[in-house]
Amino acid sequence: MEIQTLFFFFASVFCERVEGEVGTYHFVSQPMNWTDAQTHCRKYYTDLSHVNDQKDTEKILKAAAGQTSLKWNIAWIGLYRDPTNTTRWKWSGGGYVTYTNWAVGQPDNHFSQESKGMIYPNGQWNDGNENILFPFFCIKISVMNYEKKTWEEALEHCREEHSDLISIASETDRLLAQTEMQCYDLTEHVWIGLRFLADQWLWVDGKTMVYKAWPQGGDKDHQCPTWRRCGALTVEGLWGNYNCEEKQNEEV
Ligand SMILES: [Ca+2]
Repeated sequence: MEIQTLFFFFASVFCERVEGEVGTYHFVSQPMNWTDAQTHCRKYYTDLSHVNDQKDTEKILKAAAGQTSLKWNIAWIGLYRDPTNTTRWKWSGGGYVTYTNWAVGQPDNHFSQESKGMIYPNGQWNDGNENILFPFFCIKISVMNYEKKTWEEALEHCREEHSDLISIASETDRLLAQTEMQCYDLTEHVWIGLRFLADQWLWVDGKTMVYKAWPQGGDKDHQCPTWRRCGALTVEGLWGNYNCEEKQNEEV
């Protein structure tokens, strides 16, 4: 009975695993073709890794260094050529590639058979034949279930576990977080690291805000919020601003 009561009063928070053995990025040393690697990542993590910027590249390489002593030369990431427009690239988790880090002369689509993307230990990318077996990188977006918490309590709880509330820096981040919410059948919004301070919205982990996902139309309270100064991801997969003192998600 008590367990059931506890369950109904749990709420959810997205924590980003920044350091430690449970990293956002996971290096899988077992070589697989691109499609099998994707299946593996979706089963055990969230998806094949994407890379938003140079900082993400550094995080990926750091994860590999911390998780394997194997010397690796190439690893798959979630890059794939858009089948409907072969000049464009997409991420396995959803969304188009906006930041690129191709090695010199790449992507060259050698023998017209290179439709997937890999990363070298120097962080640069190459397109390759999807049937070749390589180790690979998965990404895990963590939804943490806690007793219902205010935004500050959620942040504190994440930081106690050496992580942070997540920042959503791209369309791919947003879609992956939404996927993870759907996996947990969440029916209410989830706190993220979005906070209105000094007249602007900021990410608490210090990430520069470029990508934005406020809903179109509706109330525009987020433009100049008086009370609702903390951000959450809504079930529609967009940002919403809420009262920081509100204890979110009574039922999950
Ligand atoms: Ca190539």
